[in-house]
Parts: sequence; C-alpha cells; structure tokens
Amino acid sequence: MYTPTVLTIAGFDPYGGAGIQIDLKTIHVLGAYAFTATTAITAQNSQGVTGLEAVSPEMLHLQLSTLLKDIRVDAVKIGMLATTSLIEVVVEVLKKYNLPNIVLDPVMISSSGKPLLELDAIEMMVKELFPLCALITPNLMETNTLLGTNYQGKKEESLEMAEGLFSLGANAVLLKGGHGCEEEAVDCLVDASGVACFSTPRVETTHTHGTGCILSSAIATQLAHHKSLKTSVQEAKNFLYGKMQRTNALHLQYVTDSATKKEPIF
Ligand code: PXL
Repeated sequence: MYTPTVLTIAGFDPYGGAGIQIDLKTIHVLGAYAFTATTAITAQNSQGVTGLEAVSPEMLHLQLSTLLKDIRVDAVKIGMLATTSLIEVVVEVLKKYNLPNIVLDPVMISSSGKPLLELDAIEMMVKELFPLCALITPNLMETNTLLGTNYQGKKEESLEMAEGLFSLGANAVLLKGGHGCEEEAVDCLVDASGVACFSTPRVETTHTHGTGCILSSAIATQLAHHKSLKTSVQEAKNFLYGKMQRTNALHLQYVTDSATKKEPIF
C-alpha cells in the first residue's frame, strides 16, 4: 500500500510546539510520511523565541533538491521562510519540480512577538509564492499586514477580509478566526467557487503556540490523502480543535501561573 507524503518547509523549534517538529508530528499521526526541510533554527521555550538563525539559501536549496531528486511528494506545507533569499529558493524549487497541493502558512511573527520573516520579504512572498499555492492560511494579524488594514476580527468584516486576501493571487484563502473577537472560532475559505465557513466553539486556552502550524500541516496531509480542499479544511479544523481541548502538561520551569502558561499542544 502506498504511503502519502508531505514535505514541510519550515523553521526548527527545539521546544517542539511549532515549526517542523509539530508539522512532523501532525503529518505522522494523520497517516502520511513527512519530509522536512529547515529554513531556520530558532531557540525557544515556553516563554518564547530567544533567537533565530536562517540557513543559507544554498543549504536550503541542497536540502530540497537532494530530497526531490529522490522522492515523490503529494503535498507541501510551507511555514516560516525567514528571508527574501530563502523565498527565492522555495519558489524556484516548487516550480522546477512542479509540486502539488501547496499550503502556505504566511508566518510573520511568533505568538510571543518575535519577527520570523524579514519585512521586505512580504512583497516577494505575495508576488512570487502566493500564485503557486493551493491555499494560504493567514491569521488576523497577517491579514492586516498583507492588506494594510486594521480589522478587529468581527464577524461582519470576514467576507471583505477574505475577498481582499483572495485578490492577492493564491488559488484559495483560509482566513483563520482564532484571533477574532467572536464567541465561535470561524475560519472562512474563499476560492473561485465562493465562500465556505467552518466554525468550532472557541477554546479558552493560553496554549496557542503552533496552532497555525498544526492546521496547515493537517490540511496538507488531508490533501495528500486526495481529499477535497473543503473536506481537508474541515477535518484539519476538527483535528486541531480536538487537540486544543487536551494539551500537554509538561514540567515547565518558569511559569506556574496558568494564565500565561504556553504548553506545546501535543
Ligand atoms: O507559529 C509560528 C511559528 C512557526 N514556525 C516556527 C516558530 C513559530 C512560532 O514561534 O517558532 C519555527
């Protein structure tokens, strides 16, 4: 029997709650095989990111081309890209190997506030990378940065936001509602066929580190299983919702105050 494969191109989080570590865990538990190419090494713990170092463009190119000469990929998840020159490498490789089912989480800043993408890289990401993507999955802050807006995450704004994002050139957009201000967490999917919204109750939790990574990896994995985009989004959202209801309980050194604790989700 054939094992579907997902390639994740993302940053390395030694804490294991975000980046390629959680992508690998997500892809594995959802029944596909994960290949991982690292864009940057970060240092972090439950309190946030203390430093990061991007790999050289040559090294990212070598990781990708070495893998892709050898393997078949059914879907791609892209997370932290760090620099303009790494985006150039990713664009070149995606085109050269004509990779399918590309899901881009346009990571710009960590949940603890550390920039994870050079500011002047955003333009290149939109112009060169968005058109190659089956789906992009921005959150509220990323949406405001991409559109130069100041939306608050209200229900009545979501259609305008999602359509604004769709006009940036990706084949589909999933506008995530996790940072919104409504009681339900509603994600809106927009593609050429229209809009579909997916809702779960909002989970009251401080453990949000890596949620975007889990969602985008889970969607890519479902696409690798040949599910439709809508079904993939629905199943990925249900998976994340289930995991957020039962996070880890590790022995963290710094924070005993449950109000600010950030456990890896799984
Ligand atoms: O969740 C965004 C994110 C993505 N990738 C890496 C990260 C983070 C947030 O901290 O560290 C590697």
